[in-house]
Amino acid sequence: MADLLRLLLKVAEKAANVARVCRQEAPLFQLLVQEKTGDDKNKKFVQDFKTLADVVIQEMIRHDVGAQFPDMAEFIHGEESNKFENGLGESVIVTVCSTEEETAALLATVLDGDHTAASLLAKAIHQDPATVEANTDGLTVSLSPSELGIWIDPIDATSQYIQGREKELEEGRLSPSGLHCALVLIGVYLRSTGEPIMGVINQPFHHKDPAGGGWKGRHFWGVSWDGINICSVSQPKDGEDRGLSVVLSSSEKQVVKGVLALLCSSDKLMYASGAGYKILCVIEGLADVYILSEGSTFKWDSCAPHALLRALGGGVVDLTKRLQMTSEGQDHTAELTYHEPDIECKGADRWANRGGLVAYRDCSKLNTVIAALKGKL
Ligand code: 2IP
Ligand code: CA
Ligand code: CA
Repeated sequence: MADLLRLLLKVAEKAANVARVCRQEAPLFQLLVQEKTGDDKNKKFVQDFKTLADVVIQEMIRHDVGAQFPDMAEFIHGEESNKFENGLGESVIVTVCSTEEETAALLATVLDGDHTAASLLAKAIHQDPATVEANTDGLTVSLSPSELGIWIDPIDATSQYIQGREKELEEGRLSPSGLHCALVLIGVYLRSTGEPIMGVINQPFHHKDPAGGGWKGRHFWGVSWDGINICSVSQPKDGEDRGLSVVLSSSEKQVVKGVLALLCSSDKLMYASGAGYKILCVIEGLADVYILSEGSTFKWDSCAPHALLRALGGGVVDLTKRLQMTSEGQDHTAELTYHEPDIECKGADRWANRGGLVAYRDCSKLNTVIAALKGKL
């Protein structure tokens, strides 16, 4: 397990490098932010490039993890499909090839023959990142790769990534939007039960290097299985209870906003972009709970941060299921699982967290919001 964790930290850092390169290298950046003007072909091409950054990152992670853990290869899922239609209507399967040159040639076919952009992207994909430090002492989990599956969101909060607003972050405060909301999420679950057991979160754009070296990121990880609970984020110290704090999507239903406005003081009812970023805010203690009443997140959004919350003694529950339950306390039956599709749905919706969710660190905070929302939705 320590091997798998180290590999996931490394591929997440590589993914973060690709995300940064797409914004830092002019030929790629041009493609990313190009105005949506011109003919339909041009519009489609720009749209394609945005998806391509996601697809390339996901395939790179799938390639690297599959190479080291072949037993997992069939169980590495992600948000994106690697089948890609380029601006000319041709279907291209995006994969990571064995050499940088081959990958560049393949990417050029997706990028309408733009060899400069294709080479830059291929270089980032094939470059080994600096080793990512992680103290994995005590991580002796006896699970074999053939028991595990993976969910990847190559870039969560894509809209923030594309808009690229740069924010100075204030230590200990949630910042609602900007590049820092974009995250690479890699979650590991148990195939038999669907429990999330390991998660890696990489935040590629955390701060600007004061020496002018561009963006620097941060990473977080956690493991929770069979009595072992280790997280790179430390448990918050027991301090005075300063009242409930909640983070929501700005598109949350009015009724939910209304109920919470009665529970929290106005500065403790916060809004932020990115499903992953909102759960990270709960992990870091910047908010007590993240509530989402709609089925607008997917398994790849929640799997990684869910594992970290479990390692901290919290979790992520299905809101609809939890509202229907009568008992309070830490009952795991409403926790989200990651192994079974919803067969009533089609396409990506089969993997939606359809009942909405609540992410929490402290069960008593979960109970408070559930009690307040009962009968209101
Ligand atoms: C999105 C992204 C959005 C979020 C949505 C996710 O993922 O995290 O920001 O909406 O739920 O599915 P909101 O910001 O309103 O919470 P992606 O960017 O990967 O499509
Ligand atoms: Ca997402
Ligand atoms: Ca995404």
